[in-house]
Amino acid sequence: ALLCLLAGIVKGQAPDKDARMQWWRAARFGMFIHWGVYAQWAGVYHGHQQARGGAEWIMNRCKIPVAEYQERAKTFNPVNYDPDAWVKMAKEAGMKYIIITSKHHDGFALFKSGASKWNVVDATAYGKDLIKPLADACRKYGMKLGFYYSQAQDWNNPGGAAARKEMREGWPNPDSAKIDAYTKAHNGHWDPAQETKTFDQYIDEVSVPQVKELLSNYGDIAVLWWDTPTNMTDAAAQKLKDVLKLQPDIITNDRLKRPNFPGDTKTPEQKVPTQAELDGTDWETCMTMNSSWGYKSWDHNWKSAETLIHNLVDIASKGGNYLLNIGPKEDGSVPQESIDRLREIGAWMKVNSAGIYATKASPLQDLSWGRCTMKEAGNNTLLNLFVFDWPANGKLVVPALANKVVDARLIATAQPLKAVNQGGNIIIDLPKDAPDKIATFIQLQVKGK
Ligand code: FUL
Repeated sequence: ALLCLLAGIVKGQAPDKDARMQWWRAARFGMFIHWGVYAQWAGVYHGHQQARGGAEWIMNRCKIPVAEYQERAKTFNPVNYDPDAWVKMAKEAGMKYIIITSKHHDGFALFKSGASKWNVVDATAYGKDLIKPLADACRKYGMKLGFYYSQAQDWNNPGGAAARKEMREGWPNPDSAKIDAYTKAHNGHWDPAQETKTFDQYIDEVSVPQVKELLSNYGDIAVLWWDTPTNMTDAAAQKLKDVLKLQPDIITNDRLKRPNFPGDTKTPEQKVPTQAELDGTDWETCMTMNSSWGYKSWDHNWKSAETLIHNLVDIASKGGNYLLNIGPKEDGSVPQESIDRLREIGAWMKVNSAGIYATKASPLQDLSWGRCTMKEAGNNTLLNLFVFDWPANGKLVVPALANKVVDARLIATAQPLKAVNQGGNIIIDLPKDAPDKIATFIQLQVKGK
């Protein structure tokens, strides 16, 4: 069964792709950062809480006029922006790469851009490129850096696509009816200022040159994380794809234009795929820690560190990566709830990461007590058992595994455990109490593959 699985993973992939994907497949854990001037609104428009969607969607959800949105951006001044601290935080959590929203759907570029004045240098009080110091910090700490870039959906740069035609949420004002009628009739745009150019002009004048800037001005870029192919033609997608040649080793996701440009990785959002949904393509689950990507002041729906660690282990046990999000505030500081969770994950990873990094999906799925990842070790196989639910009878049953046991031990203490082959299963004797309340790592070495 192990051999079949390995064959499945490498099937149909050119060797150059394997070389390109190598670091990514070993990394398993990355940080997503959703930051932009939407952090200023923090999910509130004129006292009205944006009901649906992430806080980064507020301009669309509340149909904020272009002029009003840009006016507020002038005061954007993230005096507490500390990219060094961000990168250290990611590193200490055990993350191996960072993907930041270089430009989200509101079209605001976090970098100096000659293609549009709607960028941090030209449109805000702050007036400095935010990407450059982050790229420097990543280089300093050996962190890979990738860019999220909303290539089509853009609500500020004229000609950019708009995805949702829903009417305004809440907050009635004298212009509501007018705005709603306009949105309905204009393919999701709600302000004539969004339509002074065509989509083709937008692609040629904004998207293509900005991606060139991103891939030319910040050193090695590991990932281009496209988002929402709304309105993309094959021709437009091809122009963007051509720019990627500037970084020959770059990895891209599947959100440029499906199915013609599949990209390297699938991007399940806010969920861990089931075994049945996986087809051998590399994949990465992206997920928020509360319910919003961008900072939302009133979203307190935080997942526990335990849930996040279980997700990471679950994802690794199925052969995927976990891209876990933070949404920094307007001033550049990171919500304390995110910092706390990253610290807890980091403490767990310090002890247990050998069972996560550079491991593969294991054929042992549907384990009643937890999850298992796998690694080759010469002629033997390491099975990394993560026990979420500690068996009350002190016996851990690894089902349907007849390979001869070489070794079993608790990784946290290096304590050897008694393990025997019995009736086609392996039975491991456990100490009475779980050494780790969240997930205890037991490494089982067996003969063969
Ligand atoms: C989605 C976007 O619309 C969300 O705002 C977020 O960026 C998520 C990761 O991708 O498509």
